[in-house]
Amino acid sequence: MTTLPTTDLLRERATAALARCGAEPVDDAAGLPGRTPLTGGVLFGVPATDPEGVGAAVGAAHAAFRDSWRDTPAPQRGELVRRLGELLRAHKSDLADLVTIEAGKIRSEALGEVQEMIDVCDFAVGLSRQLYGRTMPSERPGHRLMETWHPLGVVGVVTAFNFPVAVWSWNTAIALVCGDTVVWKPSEAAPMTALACHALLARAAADTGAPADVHRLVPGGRETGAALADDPRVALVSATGSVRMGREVAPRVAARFGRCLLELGGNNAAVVAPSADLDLATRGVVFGAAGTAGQRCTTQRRLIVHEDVADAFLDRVVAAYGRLAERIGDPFDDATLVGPLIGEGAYDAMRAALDRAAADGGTVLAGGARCLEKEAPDAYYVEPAVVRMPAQTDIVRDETFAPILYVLTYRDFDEAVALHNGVPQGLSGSVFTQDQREAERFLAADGADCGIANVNIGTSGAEIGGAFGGEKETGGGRESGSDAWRAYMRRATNTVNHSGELPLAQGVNFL
Ligand code: UN1
Repeated sequence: MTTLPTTDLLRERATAALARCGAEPVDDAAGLPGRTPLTGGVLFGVPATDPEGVGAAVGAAHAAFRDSWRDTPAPQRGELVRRLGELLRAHKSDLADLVTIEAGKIRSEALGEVQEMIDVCDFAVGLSRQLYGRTMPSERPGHRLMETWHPLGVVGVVTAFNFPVAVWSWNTAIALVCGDTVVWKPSEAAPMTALACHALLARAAADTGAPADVHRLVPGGRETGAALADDPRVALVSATGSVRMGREVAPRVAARFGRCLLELGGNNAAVVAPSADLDLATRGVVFGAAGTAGQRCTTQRRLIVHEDVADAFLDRVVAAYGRLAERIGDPFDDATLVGPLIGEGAYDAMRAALDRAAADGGTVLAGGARCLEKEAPDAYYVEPAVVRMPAQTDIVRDETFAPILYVLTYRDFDEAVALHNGVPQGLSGSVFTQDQREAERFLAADGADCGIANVNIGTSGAEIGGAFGGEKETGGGRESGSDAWRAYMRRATNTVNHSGELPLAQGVNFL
């Protein structure tokens, strides 16, 4: 166990990092409380944007889109993102400090999150020369049939506290090369990292001659998000957060025929088969379930282990959780593996879930206790928990955003797949096996029903090169790599006639 830094020290450290990133110092007592989960203390008040402010920001971003950005050649738009990537490299440590202070991530995960931003900038720069459309054979002589991808408009980006900067960068780097402008509503719990990112992007814009209004920041709460969802000038709302948030945002955007890209809850499972390399699986499961204190969308929340290896595997997992329990505390300390939960609400949800699991017949195999309560009564450090369940009850089917791993056992692989898919969410899933048929079955059409399906690695920690997102209540959106860029552009189908005739399609005769 480590001693925790004081709120004053963290405020100093955050102020210095913000200043190095070029963010104006702010302290608006009436604004959003910029809190640190390390101590629970408030560092600054960050001014919130009211609905009129959102309208003004969208108006400015829309004018920048219409008057200049959409007509700027895509490779030139890539220059802005290239410069942003350079600034992110230069300020990697500053941003990681802010991510640790604001989201509670351990140092290596905070640095990893900033690396994810750098990676997606590199990807987007390459993409700026590859926004390919297809040419299709026309059925008519002397005609050409093709598609063109055009910029879409203003993209409203809504992000969550747990990846306060990476998810913004997935959306923003891609949107900018696609010729869109961005209005960002960060999580209420993470306004400081947003100030730093906005300042770095503003500098990149100034350095590359891009309009300042390619990016606007609108910190705020629900009303701010609602104003963004309702504004008809926002062509795409890309929102990451809870299923509850998605249920509010999606119908509002749909009512005005806007586009939505949703990345909502996950309830991710790993199947551990009898042939699995149990040491490797233990590492995969423990990082998946307890990493980031269980606060990733991709966190592993369920373990589905074959009954023949259940005892041997659980012995390993429980022993690893015992070692983790010694390494909970100050996320700035290199020895720490588990930082704090984001706040009291998360802790209450964890307690309530553990109580319900016990009422359903669950047995706690490891963890679950609160730690460091005396040192930091307003902060919520917990031992990640493992709970063996007699069945996949309602609480197991729910996403509780805290480090609880529910354990279920299976007898045959069909049963494992059915349990795996038997939840409302569909983000990510894994199988640990050395049996090729099981691995292939897991990835097949009748296998895992998630947007991300892995073999012999855990459920979390996806690379940016693939498309990120999931099915069912996860919302269906795809962000980041592969061809996710298409969601940020509009497709036009073009038919060009270079003959002197006017043949109609499908052989229709007229006049
Ligand atoms: C999230 O939790 O919202 O795959 C994003 C991962 C990270 C991103 C998680 N690259 O775990």
